[in-house]
Amino acid sequence: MPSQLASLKQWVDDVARLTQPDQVHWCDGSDAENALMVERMLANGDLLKLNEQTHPNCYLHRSSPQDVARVEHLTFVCTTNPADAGPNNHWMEPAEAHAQMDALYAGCMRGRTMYVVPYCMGPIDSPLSRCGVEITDSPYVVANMRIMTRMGAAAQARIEREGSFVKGLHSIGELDPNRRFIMHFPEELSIQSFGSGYGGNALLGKKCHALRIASYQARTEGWLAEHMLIVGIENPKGETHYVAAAFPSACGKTNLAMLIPPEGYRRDGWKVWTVGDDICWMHPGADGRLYAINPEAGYFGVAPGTSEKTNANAMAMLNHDAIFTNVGVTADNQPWWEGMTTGAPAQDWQGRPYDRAVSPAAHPNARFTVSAKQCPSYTDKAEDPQGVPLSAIIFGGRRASLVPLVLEARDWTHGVLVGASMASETTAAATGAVGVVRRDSMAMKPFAGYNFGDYFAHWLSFDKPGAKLPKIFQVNWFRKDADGKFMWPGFGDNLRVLEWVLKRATGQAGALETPVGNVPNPADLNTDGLGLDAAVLEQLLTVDREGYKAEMASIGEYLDEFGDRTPHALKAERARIAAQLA
Ligand code: SAT
Ligand code: MN
Repeated sequence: MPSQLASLKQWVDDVARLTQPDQVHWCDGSDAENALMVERMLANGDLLKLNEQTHPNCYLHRSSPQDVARVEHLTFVCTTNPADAGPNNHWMEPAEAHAQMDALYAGCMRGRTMYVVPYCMGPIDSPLSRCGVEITDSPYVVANMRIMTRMGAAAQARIEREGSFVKGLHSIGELDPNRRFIMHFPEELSIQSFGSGYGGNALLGKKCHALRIASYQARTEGWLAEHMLIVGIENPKGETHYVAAAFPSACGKTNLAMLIPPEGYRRDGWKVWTVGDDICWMHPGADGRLYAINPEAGYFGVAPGTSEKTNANAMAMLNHDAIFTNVGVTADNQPWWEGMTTGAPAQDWQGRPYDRAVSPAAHPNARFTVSAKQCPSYTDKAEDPQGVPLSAIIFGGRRASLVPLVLEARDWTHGVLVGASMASETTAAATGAVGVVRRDSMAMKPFAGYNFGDYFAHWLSFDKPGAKLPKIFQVNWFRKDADGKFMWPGFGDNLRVLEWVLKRATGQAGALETPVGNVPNPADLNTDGLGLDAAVLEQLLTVDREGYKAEMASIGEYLDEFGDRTPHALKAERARIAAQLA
C-alpha cells in the first residue's frame, strides 16, 4: 500500500474512532453516488425538488435560520506563536483548540454516515493544484463539494501518488450557534469545522483550504492564494488579456467575471471569458509573468440581485443542475429571489407564505451552487494546467465616497499599498452588521491564514529582477451621490473601465498623474452611448486631496497595527504619498 494511502486510511480510522459514525462512505464522485446523496436528502428533507419542467435537476436547501453566513467571530487560526496569526485573525493555542474540538467531535456522528471526500483544488493534472480530503457527516456538503471541486476517484489517485494533502474534518453537530467553531491549523495543514452547514464554514475546500491554508502554504512556496475572480477580455483584434480582481464577498465578483459587454462593444467584437469568480492562485512562471488558476470547479454565488439585467450569463446557467440555498419559491416551485424581473414569490426562504412585511423572499446571502462548465462564458482555459498569464490585478471595494472609479498604481510597491489599504462596507456574506466600512486588505481580511504584516511583505517580494508583473489598479463601482444613488451604472459598463485598464497595461491610453495614482482623463474612457452626465464623470474621476490626506493618516494607523511585521517599504510608500498630498 502506498504510504500516502496508508496515512489517509489511518487518519480516517482515527476520525471514525472519535466521531463514531454508523457507516463510512468513501466518495468516488460518480453520478450514481450523487443520485444516492440526492435521494437521501430528499428523504430527510435536506433538499426539496424544484420544478422539473423549468429547472431540471435543481434542488432547494433551506438551512437552519441561524446558519446562513460565514461566522468570522468563530473562525480561528491556530498557530504556535500568536503573532504568526496576526491581529487580522482570531487566534487560539493549537493544543487548546484541539482539546475543544475533540470534545465536540466525540461521538458526534453516531447514527450518521461519515463521508470521506477526496478533492483537488485546481485542474487535476496541474502542478499548481493542491489536494485535500474533507471528512463530513453532511450529504449537502458532499453534493456541493462535487460541484465546487474536482472531487472523487481522480483526486484520490493524485493524493495516493503525491505528497501531502490538507486534512479537513467537518461535522454539522447540532447546528447550534453556541457550539460552532471553524479552526485552522496551518502548521499541520488541517482544518476542523463544527456546528455549521453553511458554504464558507462547511465546504472546506473553499475559504478554509483554498484561501486560509493555501495562503500560508503559498508564502512558504513562493506563490499567492487570493480572493480574486479571473476573467479573460478578448478585444476586437482577437487578443485575450487576463485580469484578476479582488473584491470582498458580495461585492459583484461573480457579475464581473461573467460580464456581458455593452451593445456597442459587442458589435465591435469584444468578448468576455470566465475563468473563476472567487479564488485565484497565482504562480510566477519561467517567463517572469504571473500565471493564475482557479482552484474551484463551480460557483457558489449570491442569488439576490442576480438577474437578466445584472448577470444574464448566470441566469442562463441556473436553469438546470443547480442547488439553491435559502431562496424563495414561486407558486409553481421555481426558485425566486429579490431582483428577479419575472415570477413572484409564494414562499420565503424559511418556507413560510411570502409576506414582504415579515421577510424578503430570499435571504440576502442566499446562494446557488453550479458547475463552472454551465456558464455560457466558460472557457476551457480554466482547465489549462499552466494557468493563464495575468496582464492586470484589480483591487475593489464598496466605497460610497472618496475612492475614484478607477486608478492605476505607479508601480508594484504602490500597488501593494493600494491593496493593503483597501476598505469596504460589510455585506450579508458574514454574520454581523452590514454597511460598516472596514479595512479589508486585498479583500483577504476574513481569509488570510497568517499575519497581514508578513502577507504584505510576501506580496512585495514578487518584485524582483526578471519579474514581468501585472499592473495594479483600484476600482470603485459603488460611489454614491448626495441623494444616495449610485453614480456609475456598473455591470456590463464596467468593461469601459477594464478597456482603459488593459490599454494602460499595454501602454495605449492616457492618464492624469496624481499623488494617489493615475486616473483617466474623462476623454480616456469610452463613454459612448452611456448617457452619463459630464459633471458626474468628472466627479467619479477626481481625486479629493483633502479627503485623501485623512485617508492616508488612517492607513498609517492601520499599517501600525501589524507592528514591526509591516514591511518598512510599505510604510515608506505611504509616507511618500502623504508628503506629496501635503
Ligand atoms: O460562503 S462563502 O465564504 O463561500 C462566500 C463568501 O463569503 O465569499
Ligand atoms: Mn468569496
